Amino acid sequence: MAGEPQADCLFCKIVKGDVPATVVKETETTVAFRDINPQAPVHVLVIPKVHYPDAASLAAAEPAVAADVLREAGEVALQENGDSGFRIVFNTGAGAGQTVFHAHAHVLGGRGFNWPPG
Ligand code: IU
Repeated sequence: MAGEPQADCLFCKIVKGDVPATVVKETETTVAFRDINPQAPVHVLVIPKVHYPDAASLAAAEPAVAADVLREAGEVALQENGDSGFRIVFNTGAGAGQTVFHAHAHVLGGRGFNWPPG
């Protein structure tokens, strides 16, 4: 069923507690944890507890949970980096660099960022 945990999904295992992660914030619908390969001084992933392969499919099926992910991205950025600005990235599809197919927001901060992105 849509949104159900997937046995072979790493982020579903983090939600369940079967794979360890450095969790910085958790709500009823989301978990935020440090990326194991940080690309900035602050690099946290915010994921929904429900399983959807990417942010767009999450938003289409469960818009309230997608809004929770966005809200938590802002709250985690404030918690980890104060009000000095941050970037939220949703890599969507392998062609855009997505490697883990459970929706997640990258929250990046603590340094400057270029535009256009690489
Ligand atoms: P992507 O947008 O799907 O490429 O992002 C996946 C991220 O998940 C990437 O930044 C990895 O470093 C990160 N990650 C992690 O934090 N813990 C893990 O066990 C694995 C990947 I595998």
